[in-house]
Amino acid sequence: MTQKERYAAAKEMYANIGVDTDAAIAKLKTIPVSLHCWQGDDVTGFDHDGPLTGGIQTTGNYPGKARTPEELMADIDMVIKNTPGRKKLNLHASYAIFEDGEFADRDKLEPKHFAKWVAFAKERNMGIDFNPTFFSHPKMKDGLTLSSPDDEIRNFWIEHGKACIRISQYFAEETGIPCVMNIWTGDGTKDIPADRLGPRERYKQAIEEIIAEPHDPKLVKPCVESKVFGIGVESYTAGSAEFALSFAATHDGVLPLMDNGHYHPTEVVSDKIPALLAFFPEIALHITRPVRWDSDHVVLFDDETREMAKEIVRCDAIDRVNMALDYFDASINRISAWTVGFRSWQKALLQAMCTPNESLTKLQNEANWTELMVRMEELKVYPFGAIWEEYCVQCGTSESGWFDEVKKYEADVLSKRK
Ligand code: RNT
Ligand code: ZN
Repeated sequence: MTQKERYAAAKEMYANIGVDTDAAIAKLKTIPVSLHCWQGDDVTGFDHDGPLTGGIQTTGNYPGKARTPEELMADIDMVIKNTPGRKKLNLHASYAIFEDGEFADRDKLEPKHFAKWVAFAKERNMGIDFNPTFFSHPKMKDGLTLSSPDDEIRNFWIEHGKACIRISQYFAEETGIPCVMNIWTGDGTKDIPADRLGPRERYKQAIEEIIAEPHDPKLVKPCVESKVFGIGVESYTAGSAEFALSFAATHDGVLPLMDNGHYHPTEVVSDKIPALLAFFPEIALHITRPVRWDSDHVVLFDDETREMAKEIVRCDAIDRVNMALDYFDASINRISAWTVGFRSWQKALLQAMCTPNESLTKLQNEANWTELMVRMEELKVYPFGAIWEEYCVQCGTSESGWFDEVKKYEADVLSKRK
């Protein structure tokens, strides 16, 4: 059977249960997913030489990591080439590009330090999302930034946040696409704190000062990302789930951002998505794969990934959920890691779009739990592979050929980086 024949046969099977696979493929091509720049260099960035600090960590030492903006851009191009679907570029402030020995500290960053990224994104028709970088910096004092009791420290980081609002506005104006700006800090304590409220009150006020920086709310969408704990910050996290969610709920234009590595292991973000959609016009996601903890393994086409995509699609919320990938594996070929993760989320979305959600919901509403279980189990072995293959081909890539290109790139380019 040729690829086209395989697709035709699968399309007919799906049509018989009321699913239009052509429409699903056409729709998915228009949905942007944010591609995180930080998988390419283990969250290092270009504004410091020191290690990654602040409650997050990469593990692994696979050769070939990008060392310069040019190398990182070339690597991102390999990922773009080998993945189907529309993309936004997700940058961290630490990826500022300084020229001719110039340097600006985080509180003094300006749009011009990101002009090369804007040119890169525009040439590729991508919008840009942004993240202030509240980690890997000497001004983190005792593990704290926006919640620090030291006014000078706290103000430095507030100025950083404001600079990032201005840069986000610049990204949106330049690309014509709104910029999602995510605030995450690892602020917290290793051991049992004496005061859990003070840091949260300071954190709250600091974010309020940041979002008071003038911006067009249609162009810049600030988010607050929660977390349960971090490495070296095991006992207390200022930006907990309740903190972040309450902040977003009480501040106009601020979105809650859920990272699916940031909850207790039996909690699932798939269930939280519809809960938040009942209240927020828009939400944001960091899609990752936590293995026992917030390990940031490469996203796979696994049960919870599929469940999250299903919720977004069947809540008819594809335009209300800002989707971004967030993981960093330094133990395998980084471009392959990036590519597999992006493809996995695309697969999850496409499969969700090839699900007869209306008829399944009808069974639920009729309390026909017997047939609902039968139909859901049947769907698991439908010939989705042929639909995915067709989508890849239409997007100018293939299901398996990409890995040979990555291997060649590793031999020709990555292996020469010392
Ligand atoms: C850390 C958060 C945060 C970072 C990125 C690099 O636990 O998930 O989103 O991963 O900002
Ligand atoms: Zn995250």
